[in-house]
Amino acid sequence: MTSTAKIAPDLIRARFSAAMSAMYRNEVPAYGTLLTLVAQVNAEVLADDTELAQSLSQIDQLDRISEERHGAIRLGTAEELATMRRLFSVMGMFPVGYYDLSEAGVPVHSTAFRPVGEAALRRNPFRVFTSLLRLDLISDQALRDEAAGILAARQIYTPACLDLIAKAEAEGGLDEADAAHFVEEAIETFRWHSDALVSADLYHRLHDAHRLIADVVSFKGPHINHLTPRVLDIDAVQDRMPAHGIAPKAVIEGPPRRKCPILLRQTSFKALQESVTFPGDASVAGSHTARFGEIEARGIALTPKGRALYDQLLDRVRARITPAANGSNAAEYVAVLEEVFADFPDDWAQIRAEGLGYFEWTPTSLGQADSDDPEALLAAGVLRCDPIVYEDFLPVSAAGIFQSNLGDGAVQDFAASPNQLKFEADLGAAVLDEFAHYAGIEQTSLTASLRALGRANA
Ligand code: OOG
Ligand code: NI
Repeated sequence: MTSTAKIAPDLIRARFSAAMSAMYRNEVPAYGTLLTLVAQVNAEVLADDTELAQSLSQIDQLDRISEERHGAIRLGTAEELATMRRLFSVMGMFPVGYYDLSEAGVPVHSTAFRPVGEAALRRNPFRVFTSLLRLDLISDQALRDEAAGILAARQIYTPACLDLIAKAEAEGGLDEADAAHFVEEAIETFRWHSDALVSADLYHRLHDAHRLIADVVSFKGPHINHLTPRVLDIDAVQDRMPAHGIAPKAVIEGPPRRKCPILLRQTSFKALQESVTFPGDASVAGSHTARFGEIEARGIALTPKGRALYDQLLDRVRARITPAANGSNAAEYVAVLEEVFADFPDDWAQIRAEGLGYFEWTPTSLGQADSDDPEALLAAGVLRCDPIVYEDFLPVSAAGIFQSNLGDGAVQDFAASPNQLKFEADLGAAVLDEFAHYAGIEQTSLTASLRALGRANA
């Protein structure tokens, strides 16, 4: 019997993420080296920390610990972005958050397409940080028009991919055969093409305007520019990269190492120089630097108050020291980071008491509730409270990742010009507000816990 039952979007995403990983390891061998190192370090940490191993195995995450958590692409036009939203929606990935990178010297604004909700994240957490080039920030009008013309003429999706997106929309999903076909066609969009779309001359003019513009405009499609597995000891991997023949970026982005991890720490190996052929009367050989590998370690999602404190502390750090791209002041940077972040409480109870982070409430199996007050129930051990993991991104960190992979000379000043409304108009949808989302998880968990304890007016 042939089945036409629809395949769960979470499953399509898991297959897509695995297919992307296989393709990328094949295209960028250094990424395979990074994955091996990550698996090694994760195994060491778990061997030392049996409690962690146990809690991961309880939530069924142990064998998938080193799987990719995210990747990133850069798009050229509003149409490409709107179609990307439809493509990711087939896999249960929705736009969350708006990131303005112009302030940090990168002419893009971005969102993250990701699964929403704990069950979906648990089945497969893969996200794609998706940036849209802002040609409006390029001052050279003639170059801008030339770039826009090239972008308007390219088609980054295969015809079959577009048909399958439309079919999924019309029929409310894809069956087994269509889902398999969809994954095959969808990854074509993210494949690397070493034959450039533009002449060597235009490539260099785009590159001179900003390296990122050359990366987006010069190629047939938005090649995946990195993938990122989760690592249980990010400092260990950063330290060991050179011994494995890969060059780490100068410093780990984000907060310092802490007892109670907050937000997101990430680092990468520097993008590789790859050969490219430029078309022309006689084709020209050249090179392009864009693709790298990254690792991430996540901590608690912060409330607006916690995030404001984080941003303020990071500003204080950066006012004192800017990490040099060549790593010459990396140790000093880490020292300043740790010193300044001493002002961010490093204790879960205090983080909660000061309203700095989001927590999920669950009832324990202990006894009866004789109060409606969550604090009293927590103190009595009837309720417990666990940090909610931050599943999104950080613009200053993202800019640091961009910069170190665009080459050290890529820092440029743009007037900060966030334009979420324009981004959402191009996307064809509003992005989900990450703070509202985490606050909702916290509130829902508290209400459900009080109900489970029989507190009627919860
Ligand atoms: C995206 C950089 C941002 C992250 O992890 O913050 C990012 C890019 O280089 O296209 O992936
Ligand atoms: Ni990344």
